[in-house]
Amino acid sequence: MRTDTPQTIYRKDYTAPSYLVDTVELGFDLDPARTIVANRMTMQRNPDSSRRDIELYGEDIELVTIRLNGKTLDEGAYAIEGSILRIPDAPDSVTLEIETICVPESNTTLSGLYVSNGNFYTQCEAEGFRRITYFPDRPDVMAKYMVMLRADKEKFPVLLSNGNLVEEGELPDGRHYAKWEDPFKKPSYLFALVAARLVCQEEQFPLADGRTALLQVWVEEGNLDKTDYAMQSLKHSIRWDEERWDLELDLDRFMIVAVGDFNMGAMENKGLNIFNTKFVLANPRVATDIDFQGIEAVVGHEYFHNWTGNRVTCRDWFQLSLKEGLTVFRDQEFSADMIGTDTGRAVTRIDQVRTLRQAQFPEDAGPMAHPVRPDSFVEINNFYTVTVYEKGAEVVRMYQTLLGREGFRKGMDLYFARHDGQAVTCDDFRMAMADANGRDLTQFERWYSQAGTPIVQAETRYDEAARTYELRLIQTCPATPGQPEKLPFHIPVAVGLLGKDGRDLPLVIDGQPKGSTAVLELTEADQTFVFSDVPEQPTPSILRDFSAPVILKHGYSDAELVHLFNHDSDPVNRWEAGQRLAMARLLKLASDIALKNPAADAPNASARTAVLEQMNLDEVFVQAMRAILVDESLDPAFREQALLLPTESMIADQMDVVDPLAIHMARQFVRADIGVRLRAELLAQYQANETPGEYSPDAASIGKRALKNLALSYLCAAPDAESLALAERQFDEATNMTDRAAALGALVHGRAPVAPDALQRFYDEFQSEALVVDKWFMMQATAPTTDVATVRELMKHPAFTLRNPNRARSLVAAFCTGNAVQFHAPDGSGYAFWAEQVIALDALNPQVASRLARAMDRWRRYSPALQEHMKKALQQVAGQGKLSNDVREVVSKALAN
Ligand code: B3K
Ligand code: ZN
Repeated sequence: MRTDTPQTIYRKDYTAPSYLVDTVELGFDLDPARTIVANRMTMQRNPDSSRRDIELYGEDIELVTIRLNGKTLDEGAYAIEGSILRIPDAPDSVTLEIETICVPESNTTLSGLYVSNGNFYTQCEAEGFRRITYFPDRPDVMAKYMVMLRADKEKFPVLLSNGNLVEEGELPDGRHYAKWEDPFKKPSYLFALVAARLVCQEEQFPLADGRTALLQVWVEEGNLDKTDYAMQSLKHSIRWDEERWDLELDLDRFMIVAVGDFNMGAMENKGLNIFNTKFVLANPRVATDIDFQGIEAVVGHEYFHNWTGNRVTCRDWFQLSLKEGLTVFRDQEFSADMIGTDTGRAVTRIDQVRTLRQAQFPEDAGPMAHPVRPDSFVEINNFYTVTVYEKGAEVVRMYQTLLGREGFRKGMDLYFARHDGQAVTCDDFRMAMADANGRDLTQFERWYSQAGTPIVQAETRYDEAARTYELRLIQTCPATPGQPEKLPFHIPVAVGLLGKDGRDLPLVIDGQPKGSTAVLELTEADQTFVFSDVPEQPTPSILRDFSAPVILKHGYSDAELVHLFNHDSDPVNRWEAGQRLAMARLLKLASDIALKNPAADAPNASARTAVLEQMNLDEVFVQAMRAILVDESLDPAFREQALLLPTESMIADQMDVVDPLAIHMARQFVRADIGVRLRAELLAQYQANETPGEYSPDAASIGKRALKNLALSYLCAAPDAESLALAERQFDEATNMTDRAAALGALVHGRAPVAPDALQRFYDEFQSEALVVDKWFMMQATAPTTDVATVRELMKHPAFTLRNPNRARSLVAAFCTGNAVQFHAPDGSGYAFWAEQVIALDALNPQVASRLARAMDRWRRYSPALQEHMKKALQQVAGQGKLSNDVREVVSKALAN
């Protein structure tokens, strides 16, 4: 916690490290109250640097001794300023020995070395290693590590670190030791240790080159019945990386450790991945289909980092997307390949598009907007964002779209050939792609340097006589903080043309046949593409497979959208047509409701309800939904996606002044009207998509459950007694958590009389399963009936604590970000609650606090009266004397003009 003015760090100020580290020997005497860390490192002056001083970072640690080439340095020989320890005029070759003390048990930040449920864990990315020892803690300093762990044997029987176990044994006083050696050079952010009472599931797994590797999944006792899926996902990941990219596991041993207190999803420490329990523990009783999918994706993600992140890492933190965007792309491809079918792939793609629209587009349009490769930051932990991750993955995907799968693979191979063992930049990646394919990707660099979501406006013209079809694409990009003007992007726009019969017309451009989908390269602000030999007026399917992270605008008629919804051969655009149909209706309804009561934040619910009573969804839309719902030739998973309405926040994004209550009422109305009008079809699908027998998280079963439970939620949106009885029966009889939680959600959100009782029974049954208790809190936090007072009551529940990030997120953050109607209560009580919680959390854990702080990002989009309350809350946080850099950066950017 700092009180001084936070410093902004700029990408342009990068300088090479003055010293490079060859080897690091770390000795830990682990004690929760007082851990002694001995660090012996050999260093050389960096020939690429002109500086002669050694620069080390340290935070929240007590320096005991420091020796340089065997001689203790007295206080005049070095200087500590803030978190930098500087040794001026050091010799070219140096051995530094540093002893420090830290207090893991009082480290609530969960960065550095900390204690969770009595066990020791570390988290070093981005800058946690400096909370363990003084070190040139920056990713371009890569060294070989040798680690000695010493701890009480009874309390901490398991001692783990990166690489290979080289020695272990007993020590006096009931202590024991383990010595680990990592054969690979690595940056300090990949260091990890675990000292704990744990058990593991393990097996020997054959690798492609004939070696075998020992795989382990470590968990607390009592959770061994929940490790199978993580282990299976790990094996699939290893195999997939071998088969798709020829990338092998380079260690003899690979470990995953699950911990209940963790700031994010998981961490890719070399050979010793540390995971949030949420992304390891699963069995059908406690985990939903989405949890299973999350485990597969995150286990894959962390494993894939071994090459994209660890073997080739980032030169500096501005390059974070080099590893994160690329690794998200890899985990997305992995998840898609695991399903294997074309629609399965498309469904994963639709999910990705939803995430972008739900979270990344708003970020790109708000006060925290930043390029995929940011130019500056105050606190790097604030830049582990959907922009760096998900938009970064879209940027990587665009290379593949532009270069083709083979061309992209050539680029990857060249990237590894050039940079294995190095710390590099996003430009290095782009150059590998360009050079491997003989392509000029200069303009493509703007995807890394310019923030904001580009808008592509499409205009079309069919010339019947000439049989030509013109597609004019105009691109613009809104201003973002610090970037008033944007230059045109290099945008791959995949296009198909549908004939009247719904089939793809063959495409011809400049006399060249292009198949049924052409990837147009939009590089200018305004560019026209001409298709020839077009026999009839087509319906354009633009941005197929969501070929670029842009907003496509085109004046589609309802008839054209229905045509695309019924026939587009590209499932993503087929889904998209349905979203457009739904969005138009939701927006119209929301604005009608909002208009009935211009003082949107003093809602007159009955006037608004009166509007709804006169409303009726048009038959065109209902019929379009019906057609998809009953189309047995379509995968249930796809039908579920196609019937899912845009979320409240996506609707909000489209409104000039956001009216949360009007949006909620509009969306509820559409759901209820669908529930009534398609009742028979929904009931039939509910029955047709049951998954009796043993639970399996395969894609087909997951798709069925998703469609069945969507049908249930529409039916219960009405909500009539019969539908609620159906939900109640499902709740009572379900044999897996997916169906159990879906039924409970339908009861709670449908305000069923039995809901309170069902919630209580659910809690009683699962109170010893922390991850299920999180679900229990979250379900209540996001129910539109839950107001601030109820959340405050829930916070008094014995199972609630702000100290556990999962728990804090499941109640406090879920309410602030997932319950718009109540959070934006007209009296500002939601915002006051937010300010209070951000301040309380900041004292414990700045990273979690800062995430919560972002809930207020888009405050300027609400009515003046709400803005007034929001500004007050933001100012209250900003006015705190003691505030972390993390939270200060977020709130000051929100308040800046
Ligand atoms: N690399 C880590 C994220 C670290 C976040 C530090 N605040 C997990 C991942 O992306 O795989
Ligand atoms: Zn990652």
